[in-house]
Amino acid sequence: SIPEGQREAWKKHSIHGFTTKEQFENETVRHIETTLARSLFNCDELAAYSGAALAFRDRLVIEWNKTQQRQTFADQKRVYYLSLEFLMGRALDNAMLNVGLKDVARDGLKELGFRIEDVISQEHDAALGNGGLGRLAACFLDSMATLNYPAWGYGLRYRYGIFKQEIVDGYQVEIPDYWLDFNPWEFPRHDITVDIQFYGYVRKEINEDGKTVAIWEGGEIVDAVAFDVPIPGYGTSTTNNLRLWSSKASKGEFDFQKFNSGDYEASVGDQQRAETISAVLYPNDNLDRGKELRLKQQYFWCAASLYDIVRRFKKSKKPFSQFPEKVAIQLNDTHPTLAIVELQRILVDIEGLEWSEAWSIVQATFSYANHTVMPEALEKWSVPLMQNLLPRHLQIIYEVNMQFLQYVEKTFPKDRDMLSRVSIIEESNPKMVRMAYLATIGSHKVNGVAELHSDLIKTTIFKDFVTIYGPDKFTNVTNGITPRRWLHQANPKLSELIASKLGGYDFLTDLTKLNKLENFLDDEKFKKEWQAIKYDNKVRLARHIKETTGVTVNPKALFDIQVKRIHEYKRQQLNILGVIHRYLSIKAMNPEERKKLQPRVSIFGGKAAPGYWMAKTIIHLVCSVGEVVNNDKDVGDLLKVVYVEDYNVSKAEIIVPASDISEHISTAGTEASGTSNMKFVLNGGLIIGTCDGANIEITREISTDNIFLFGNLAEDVEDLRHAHTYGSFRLDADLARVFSAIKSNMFGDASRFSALCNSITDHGDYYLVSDDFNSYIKTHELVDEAYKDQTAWLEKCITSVARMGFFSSDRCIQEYADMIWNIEPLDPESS
Ligand code: 9GP
Repeated sequence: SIPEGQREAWKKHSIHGFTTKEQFENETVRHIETTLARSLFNCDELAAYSGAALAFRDRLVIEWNKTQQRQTFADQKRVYYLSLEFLMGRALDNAMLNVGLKDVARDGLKELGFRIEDVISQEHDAALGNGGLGRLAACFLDSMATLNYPAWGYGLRYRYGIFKQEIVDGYQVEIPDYWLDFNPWEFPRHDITVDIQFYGYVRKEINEDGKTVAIWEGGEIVDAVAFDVPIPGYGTSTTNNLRLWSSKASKGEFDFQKFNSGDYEASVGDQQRAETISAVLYPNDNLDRGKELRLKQQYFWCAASLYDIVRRFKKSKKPFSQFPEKVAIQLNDTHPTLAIVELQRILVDIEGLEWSEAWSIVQATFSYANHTVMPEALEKWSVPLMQNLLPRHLQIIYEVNMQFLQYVEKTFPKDRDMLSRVSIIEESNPKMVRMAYLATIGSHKVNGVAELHSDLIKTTIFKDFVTIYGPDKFTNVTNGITPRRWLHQANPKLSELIASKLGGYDFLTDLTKLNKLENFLDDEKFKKEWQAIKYDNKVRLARHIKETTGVTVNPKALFDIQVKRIHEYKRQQLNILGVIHRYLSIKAMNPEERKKLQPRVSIFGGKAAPGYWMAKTIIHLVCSVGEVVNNDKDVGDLLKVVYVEDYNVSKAEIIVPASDISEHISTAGTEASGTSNMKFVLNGGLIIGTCDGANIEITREISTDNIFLFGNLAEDVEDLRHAHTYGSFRLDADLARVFSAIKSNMFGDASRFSALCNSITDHGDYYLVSDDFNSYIKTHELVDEAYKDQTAWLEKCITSVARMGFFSSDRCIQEYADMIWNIEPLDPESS
């Protein structure tokens, strides 16, 4: 630190960040002319974006530094949020709104010759995530900063985020997403580099105290380099840190030896191999593929993060027994479970603690959020793979398992099968490490992400663990979304209208305040304005659809939207089969009947994992149906079907505010929570959905009058599947008509869709498409009917928004902080 005598000079020059339009322009132009070496004569929108982003970045950095200092001095407990995915989207708009200077920027940019919307849209999405899980992590970062919690995020700095999707001739094509050409939001910390070891062997040694210790030797070392991203809270100066690790070849002599001896290629090869670790995000949502590189990514990130956390704790000179009083580590799904093993290794092998003391510290530190019960998404790692890559960690896992099983055997001597059911090691060939069990055993709390899901985990995958530990270890924290991005940023006009009625923007930090909107249900002017905003949002989306797909859609039609990852369990196939049914019905109607029909636009969007053939077939069916329907003059505006390419966070900001109805129609019991359901309702759209995930709590809050529910219940799903398997499958009559149309080549060569159709007709219909088809169709008829009465529809929308207060991610973070992490906020005014 700077000596006392020089601090005055330092303070005189320290930077405070702009607050006025004049200062903003000054900073922006300075960055464009110096940092970017551009001028008045060659400043395009991208350069304007870069200049403005750098100006805002400077502001964030100042508060970020202060926040970090404050947190260090306060020495309170911090939470570390470990997530392999952070789906952040764009940062500039968010930064402008969170620091309250968007109007200043708008005016400043205008004076410099730019429209703020054009500047904002230059930014490349930070797309380091697949879907709901990664976006949840991003919402949580926003809430943790807004609520002033001392919190850090830890993740991987992928060079390639989720691929970009192009639709070519009705098929998905994947394009790599290289997003780091210009990223003003990250700070490389070349001084913070951690050596990460892989492979090698373990040997035992007796140390000076006569204790047997494990030494992990050999193998290879890869460097983890920290890149920091400031996370500004809304309406507070708290600016937290997201630390992303990037892999790099270690500067060991080894490389230089190869290099000097002329083996240039091998030396470069080592470097490339090291850099591969953080190169790509695995593009699978709710699917585990068990690839070695993925395990390497997981360990690399966990080990670097743990090293950093322990180093920070050790600076306080406190004994390790106090570690859980200063550190809470939240595992976002099982992906960071190796962090549990790594902390045990650090405490026992490096810090010399006794096994049981170390293990108590570990359990008190970690908590685990489960995000799925679907078997294909539950992570398992092969024992031989782990033995090779992380030999010491496998030993630790075996030891943890042995002690756990001894306890289980002693406590439940009569249930001998229990041991194999709960063992961390699955006795298959090859043996597998069950990561969800390891995460459960190594944590003090386990939570699901919506009520139904939290109940289901207790009766299915963790049933035995509830018996072993008692029910208190398991809890529920229903997911939430940040109203800053998903209302204020995505739908500024609606946010402004709400603020005008509620007397300010307090609802953005206390979303329950929205309930006052119910007082305005008779206010005709307010309702007209609300309706006009929805219409404008639909016009904006219609323009986007026209520009990107060439299809003209009528904004007066009912917009029916399903945007999310493509997955059989999310049932986009049910949606498109329903659309075909609608098309066939229109074709069979006489002109009088057609006149009475509510025109519709069915909008789809979402990525399929590149290797998920069935999901890609669903996309192809949607596009093929669109091709036929949109060109059928007979149908005209009564039905249009569009596929919005490359669905991502910034597209969601255009799509979500434009919906009349959106679809959340997973087979009951499969969608852990869903979060887009919350976004759509908060933006004044109604939803059609199954009794699944957070739909159930949304219904409870907004009432059954304001949601269109259909389909079988989770408790009946098993029986129905069982019945299908044993011969009582009955194909719904309307659905049979739809399949006949497909088979008649109405949407092109039917053989391309046969696997999809057969999965329903011949292979057990695992996702209950046929069982739910009739109630789905009938419920859509109710939607059409309800939409005809625009006054009643509008009141449903406003009432629903008014009752969405519960679904703020602030409420969610508050619950984690109080029930699980046991942390306190840090007042930003304290020094
Ligand atoms: O599928 C769930 C989704 O329902 C939930 O909203 C999200 C956030 O909790 O997590 C998803 N799970 C995964 O992506 C993988 O476990």
